Amino acid sequence: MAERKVALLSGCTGQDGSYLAEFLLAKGYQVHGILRRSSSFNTGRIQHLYADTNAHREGSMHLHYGDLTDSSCLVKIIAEVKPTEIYNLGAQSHVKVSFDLAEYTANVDALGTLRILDAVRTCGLEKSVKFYQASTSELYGKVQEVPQNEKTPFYPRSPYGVAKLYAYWIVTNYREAYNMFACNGILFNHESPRRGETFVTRKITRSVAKIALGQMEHFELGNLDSKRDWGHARDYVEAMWLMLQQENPEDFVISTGEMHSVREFVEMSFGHIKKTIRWEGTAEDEVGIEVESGKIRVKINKKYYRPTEVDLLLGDSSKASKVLGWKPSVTFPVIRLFCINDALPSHFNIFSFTL
Ligand code: NDP
Ligand code: GDR
Repeated sequence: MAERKVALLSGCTGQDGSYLAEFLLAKGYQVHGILRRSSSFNTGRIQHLYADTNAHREGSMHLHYGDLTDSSCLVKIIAEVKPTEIYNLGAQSHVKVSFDLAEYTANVDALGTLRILDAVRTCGLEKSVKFYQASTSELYGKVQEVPQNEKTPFYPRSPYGVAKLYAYWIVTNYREAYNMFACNGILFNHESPRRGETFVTRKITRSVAKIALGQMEHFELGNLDSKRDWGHARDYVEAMWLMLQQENPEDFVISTGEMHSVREFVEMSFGHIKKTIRWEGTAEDEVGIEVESGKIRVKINKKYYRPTEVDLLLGDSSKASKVLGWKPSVTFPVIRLFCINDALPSHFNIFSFTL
């Protein structure tokens, strides 16, 4: 009999969920996604994966209404689907927003993880299901050591990071207590044309594109000097799957090993439309001026600063490389182009790609 390959994804409508669903469908999985009820359309990233929008069912892709704050729906979905793999990607994933929605973020990101794990046990599937948890480099927070690997101590700096720390440890605890196959993927920032538009990469590239098209004079940012290790989401979902194909459940750092500042990202994005930015002023009132026209293009607005910031993140994914055979295929210069190409008309594009 053919091996059952049934994956259940929370967060299937998000950036990573959409790439992972595509990846798993291509591998012959039946893919079930948990869909949040929303007053507006929230399936734009996965619409191409099912044709019957009324039934949310087409071929191997199925959607189920559910929410990580609702234990009973999780039990019902897991009992019905009987997944062989669960990928818990659902989250309130915006770090800055988590300062405003701290309790909600904890409910979804921390307790939501516990709810899924308990639902697996309630359904008696803890010995058969493989579980992936979307852990994050935000766990490292305040710099303890650089680069960061699986042994680096955690010091989260936001309600989001703290909620994800709970999730990390409850996954570890259920692995040890109940012998569950449960893994934490500690993923560093990863971007794509499908990235939410309020994250810094898409915000910058969309704004630069609008400036190039004469639709915007300037845009506002927060901390220009924070540094991130940016990869591409399509590469990173493959690492999630690889973690669940191993003999033993383990935690892995997934990163590119290359770090750049937000400031560099801005400069390079303007470079793409053949403009140079020079910076003037102090941190409080700094502006980015387009050299060619003398126009202010970037202003600093304190409202985009976080009360506590993660200054720098640089990952060491040598364990993933050794054990999983995983390596990123896309690094910083191309990531910037992937994002900006999406926002600009074709005559600016260096290469074409599909969502
Ligand atoms: P997105 O914000 O793009 O997607 C989040 C997903 O979670 C969406 O499908 C969203 O639904 C869903 N969701 C939010 N709240 C709930 C809820 N209460 N119940 C069920 N589902 C919910 O995030 P990404 O795809 O970028 O990230 C995926 C996961 O990986 C997240 O857990 C994130 O914290 C984590 N992560 C992301 C990294 C990155 O750089 N992208 C790095 C490290 C970790 P809806 O579409 O309806 O809003
Ligand atoms: P991050 O991503 O907080 O790292 O979390 P984000 O793109 O929001 O911020 C990156 C850095 O840019 C600085 N920044 C700004 N950020 C935003 N969003 N908007 C601005 O205007 C702005 N100006 C400067 C931030 O201060 C920060 O230092 C992402 C999310 O996907 C998390 O879910 C995930 O866990 C981590 O990446 C790894």
